[in-house]
Amino acid sequence: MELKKAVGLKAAEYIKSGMIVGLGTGSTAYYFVEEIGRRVKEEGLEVTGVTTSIRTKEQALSLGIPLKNIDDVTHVDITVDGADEISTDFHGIKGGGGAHLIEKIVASNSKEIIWIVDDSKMVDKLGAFPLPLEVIKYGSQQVFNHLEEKGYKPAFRMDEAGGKYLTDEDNYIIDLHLGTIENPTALEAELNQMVGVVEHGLFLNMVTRVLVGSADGVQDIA
Ligand code: ABF
Repeated sequence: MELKKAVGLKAAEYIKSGMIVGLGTGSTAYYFVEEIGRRVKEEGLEVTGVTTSIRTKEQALSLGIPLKNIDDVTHVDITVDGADEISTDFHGIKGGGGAHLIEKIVASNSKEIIWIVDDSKMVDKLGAFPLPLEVIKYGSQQVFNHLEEKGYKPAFRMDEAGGKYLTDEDNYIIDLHLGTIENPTALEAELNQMVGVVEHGLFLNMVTRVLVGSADGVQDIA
């Protein structure tokens, strides 16, 4: 079985009737959402889903998973989502799929966070994967220039038509090509202060369980 599907199915085992469930975004979370949909239809699983992107919302609606907006629930019990990189100290980079702002909003309101990845995502230190920043359009060139001056090798994310990629919230994304992030906590503090940066893809001290798919099966490593 494909590694992404294997971890997606494994993560679904943690979901019980009565839960409010954060439904992640990306090709791995896709399998988790499919399995939740199957259980809703075939086993009468009773959950309320809170989605992390328009595309996950469309998938969940097509599967008949009952949904609510994050502002219409008191909390989320478990959010299951993918990640682009997970370091050995369980920090993550997310946002390769352009959804990290809403993903972080849902995650920050969740009691438990499960990341599901194949073993290619596990790294010693974060940074080989470009770090996404969601930025407000107005002033984004100034933010870009500031990031360039700092040596962060920024690039506006582009869409297939060659225009600037737009997130579900109609903002731009600037990806930072940092190579290795020696001090994620310091970088997080710096980016949090930057005017015009809505949210970055550093997810530090957030995850509560990591499921990794490899040739040896699915490992629960956190
Ligand atoms: C989402 O999952 C994004 O933050 C991240 O980029 C993506 C990983 O995608 P995939 O599972 O397709 O590798 O949470």
